[in-house]
Amino acid sequence: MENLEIEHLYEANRGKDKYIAPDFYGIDDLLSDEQKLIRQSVRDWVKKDLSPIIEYFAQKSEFPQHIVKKLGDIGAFGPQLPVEYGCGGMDYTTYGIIMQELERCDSGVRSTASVQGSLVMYPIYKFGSEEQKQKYLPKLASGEMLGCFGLTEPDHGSNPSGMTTKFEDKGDHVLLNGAKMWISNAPFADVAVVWAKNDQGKIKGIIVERGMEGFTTPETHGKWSLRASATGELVFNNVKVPKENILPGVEGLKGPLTCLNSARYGISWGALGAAMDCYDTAVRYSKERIQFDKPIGAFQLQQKKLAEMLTEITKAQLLVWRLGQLMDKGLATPAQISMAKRNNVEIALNVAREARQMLGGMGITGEFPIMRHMMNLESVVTYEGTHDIHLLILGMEITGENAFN
Ligand code: TGC
Ligand code: FAD
Repeated sequence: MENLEIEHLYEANRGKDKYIAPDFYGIDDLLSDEQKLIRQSVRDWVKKDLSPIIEYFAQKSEFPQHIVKKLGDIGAFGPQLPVEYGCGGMDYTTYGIIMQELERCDSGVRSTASVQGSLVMYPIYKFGSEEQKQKYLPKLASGEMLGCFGLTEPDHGSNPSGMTTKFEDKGDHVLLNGAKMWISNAPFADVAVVWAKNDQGKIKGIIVERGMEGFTTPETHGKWSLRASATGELVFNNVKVPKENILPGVEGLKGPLTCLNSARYGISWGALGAAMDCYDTAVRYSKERIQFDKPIGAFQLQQKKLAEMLTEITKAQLLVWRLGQLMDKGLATPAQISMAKRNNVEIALNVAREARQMLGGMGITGEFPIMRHMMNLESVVTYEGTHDIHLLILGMEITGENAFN
């Protein structure tokens, strides 16, 4: 889209976002002043720079590429990673708060940030060499570079251990062959952290750069969900990757799954943000919309919907607040993260569906954010481990029995 058109959107829509976050249990008292300050600054940025344009980009199914640098400027990329690599050096609760503020506006934008921070920067930080960290992290943190994470394949989604993408040792480089599918950010990414197997079937992470011969990133079209996020494939056709691009610090599926712990944690805060926005929209509408000579909020059926939404949102807020504490102490378990991701995406979908009904016909239009949130959340409930997979992770934790296969 042309710059002039974008400027016009900002002018036309500035000031229309009236979001007020629900906080029924005074959970704000549990946050530090610094956390609240950061939240306010991200919220202000979202209202000024994101809300005015997001609906337009989602309707057009176009990635708002110009916000990548801005997301870097506000510290949304890897806020939980150390300052020495150009990152925020903040705690996990603050990371969660930032994801919540972004997804409050759009899950696709949160996706861009969580892929970059948890799935590209985090593996480089955690498993990369010092040279890899110095080379990539500052540019990824500032938004000068965009990254993506390639785990899922056409025939291996919930069971990534079956992946067939392979690399062969050729002395000073490896030869990469295969394909990844459903990859957020792929069409615009400068680098991809790709998980592939060697001759012995061992999984390693490899940093693949745009421009390497034989590497392409075709875009996935026709999505009804996450339309403001770019999704694509990663195709490797005899790609020569220097050996120094292999992440030295990890081998096996625990590499990508460790990164997913961080990203799934962020989603549990983020999806709740979408729920809070739907609730806030529905409350405001219930006071303004008159039927049978009364605001619809005066009818018991509508009050029931609002009361139940707020109850679920409040429970979910307490869940992520406590999970943030556990993350900061290094005590959160994968099963605890699964519970929060699964619960909070589910309640967000239910809140979105109820809120949409409360807006009647207006609920299906782009005048309000609810239908966009609802459709986005259909991806969020599937990616980073489906709703079923997180239930099975919990089931295994409880019983000790593996019900996956
Ligand atoms: P399993 O045998 O259980 O485990 C293999 C190895 O991994 C270790 N492990 C973990 N390590 C760290 N964190 C975790 N959460 C871990 N879970 C398991 C495990 O200890 C073992 O280590 P070792 O040393 O013994 O080798 O593996 P499995 O093959 O049975 O699979 C388990 C299962 C099904 C839970 C897992 O594969 C899974 O989570 N599947 C879902 C796949 C998924 O989430 N894909 C996400 C793709 S990325 C994405 O969707 C990004 S969307 C981004 C956006 O736009 O926001
Ligand atoms: P499948 O694994 O085929 O599952 C189909 C159904 O079967 C699901 O309902 C599932 O719950 C169920 N099922 C599977 N196994 C079991 C079982 N053992 N027991 C019971 N039920 C089971 N991946 C990346 O690597 N990087 C990305 O950046 C990324 N971004 C994405 C963006 C979008 C918009 C989407 C939609 C997906 C993205 N993904 C990404 C892929 C995502 O992680 C996968 O879609 C997800 O893991 C599920 O895999 P699948 O789609 O192949 O479904």
